[in-house]
Amino acid sequence: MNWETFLAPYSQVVDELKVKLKGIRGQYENSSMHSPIEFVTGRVKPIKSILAKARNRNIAYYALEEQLQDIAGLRVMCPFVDDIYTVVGLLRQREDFNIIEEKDYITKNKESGYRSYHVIIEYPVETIKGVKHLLAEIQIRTLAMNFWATNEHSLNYKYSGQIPEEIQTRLKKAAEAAFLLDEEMSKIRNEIQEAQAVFRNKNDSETTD
Ligand code: 0O2
Repeated sequence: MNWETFLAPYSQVVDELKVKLKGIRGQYENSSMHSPIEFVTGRVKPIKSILAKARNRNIAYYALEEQLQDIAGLRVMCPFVDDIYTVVGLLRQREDFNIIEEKDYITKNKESGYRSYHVIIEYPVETIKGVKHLLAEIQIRTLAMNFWATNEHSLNYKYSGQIPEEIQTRLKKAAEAAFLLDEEMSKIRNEIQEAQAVFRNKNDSETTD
C-alpha cells in the first residue's frame, strides 16, 4: 500500500471543499447577511486512525475507498442550531457533488452525548488519470457541540476509548448543558444578531473614515 499515492486525492478533496465551504461564508458576509457558517476545518484522516478503524470493522485495504466514509473529513461550525439545517439545505442543492447519506445525531444524539449532523458525499475529484469519485464526510455542528466533541475526543484518546464511568456521566451532563446553551442562545438570537450588526457597521465606518 502506497499511502502517499492513496491519500493524495483525498487531500485534494479536503482542500477543494474547504475553499467551497468557506466561499459560502464569504458570500453571506459580502451580502451583509447573517452567515450560518462560523468557521470551517478539514483534515485527511491520519494513517494510524485509518488502520485502527479498518481493523475494528474488518475492512480490507482494497475496500477502504468504498467503505471508509471519513478519510476526507470537513467540519462546519455554526453559530445556532437552525443554521445547521440551513447549511444542510445549501449542501442538498449543490450540483458539484452527490449526497449519499445523512446522519442526524442532533434530534437523536449518540449514547455518548455526541451531537452533530453528518452528510456523506461522493465528490468528483480530477486527477491526471481522470475523475475519481471519493467519499467525504461533512460534520455540521454548533460551536457548543464542537466544544463538547473536541473535549470528549481528547478524553477518548487519553483513555484509549475506555472513559471511566464517572467521567462518562459527567460528559453526558455536559452534553445536555451544551444543548441547553444552544437552546437559550437561539431564544435571544435576534438580539445577538442585531448587536453584531451594530458592531460590524461601527467597525466599517471607522475603517472608511
Ligand atoms: P475521528 O478521530 O474523529 O476521525 P457508523 O458505521 O455509521 O455507525 P461511523 O462510520 O463511525 O459509524 O460514523 P459516525 O458514527 O457518523 O462517526 C464518524 C465520526 O463522527 C467519528 O470519526 C467522529 O469524528 C465523530 N463521532 C461519532 N461519534 C462520536 C462521539 O461519540 N464523540 C466524538 N467526539 N466524536 C464522534 P472517528 O473515526 O470515530 O474519529
